[in-house]
Amino acid sequence: MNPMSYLPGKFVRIIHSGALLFGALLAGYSNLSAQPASAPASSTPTKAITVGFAQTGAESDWRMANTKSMQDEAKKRGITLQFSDGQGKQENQIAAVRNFIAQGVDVIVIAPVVETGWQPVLREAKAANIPVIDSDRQMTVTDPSLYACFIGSDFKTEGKMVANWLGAHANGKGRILEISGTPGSAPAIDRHQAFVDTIAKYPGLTIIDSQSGDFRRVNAKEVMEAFLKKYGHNFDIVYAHNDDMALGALQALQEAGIQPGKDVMVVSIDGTKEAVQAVADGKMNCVVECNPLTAPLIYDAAEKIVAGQPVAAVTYNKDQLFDSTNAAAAVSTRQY
Ligand code: GZL
Repeated sequence: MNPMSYLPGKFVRIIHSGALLFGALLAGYSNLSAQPASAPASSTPTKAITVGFAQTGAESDWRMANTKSMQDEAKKRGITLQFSDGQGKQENQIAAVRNFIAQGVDVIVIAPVVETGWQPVLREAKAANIPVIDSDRQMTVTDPSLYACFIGSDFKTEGKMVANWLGAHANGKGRILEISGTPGSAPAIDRHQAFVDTIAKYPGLTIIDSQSGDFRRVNAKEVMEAFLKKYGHNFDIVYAHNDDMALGALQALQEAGIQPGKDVMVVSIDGTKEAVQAVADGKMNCVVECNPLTAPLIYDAAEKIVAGQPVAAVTYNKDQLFDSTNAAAAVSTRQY
């Protein structure tokens, strides 16, 4: 039923970024603007395909926009979408993938909540001749043929962009409180490590504490409240791994009488409309985009795989940065 004709992805998470970059250059680097990428004229499949999508959960505005992108684009293309909300639990996502295999869908898409633990179910999909697309967050596999391709953002680049912005704008004030994402997730791992590696170039910038807010606004507000109890006002910067957590931290700061964006700097990643507005209002200082509107790229790849055409092993979004120089003009263009 499902041609095992897709070319196995060459992307293996455990390969160092150098090879990754080579893979990306080899495979073709695709830019995704802040608008939903208009799908290039892909080969119209001979029959409407069925896609099983194991989504991470509904933890943030980013995730809701990603889900909506997948649902709206499926309708537009006449794709039958079997959708499963993993509620932030890997076991739920694995159960959903097994269900898709039993249903005999044409393509499975996984937005993996964490990097590891996927190989057994990926082998089951391969044995059933159902190709898998890794969406949004990377999975770590030792066998690159276990999924067809990765489509998402380069979280290391995002961490570097935020760190370099601070290097240029922190003016020597460098005590950083980090509110990190879901433990074990590719964005949390990469946005932390790339940030740490990059701030090492800037004397004075240092992380004095780090706690996970699990990419959730409410959790991050509690983390910020705990930081305030522990450090008072003795810190200069809050670095949140996503906008929902930055906005949760903003609430705690304001309730403590601290003016975010002025008394302390607040920087984050995602580029939601609410966060870009906060930058325009001077309540946040820098937001790096991480575009969730990837459904056109995902379904292009799915349709190509079903049609037996090769697909790029790695497709990265192009992420832009918002600060006081461009946020106000950008707010009205934000699609999520
Ligand atoms: C990044 C994505 C992250 C977002 C968060 O591609 O996996 O998960 O940054 C979301 O907002 O919860």
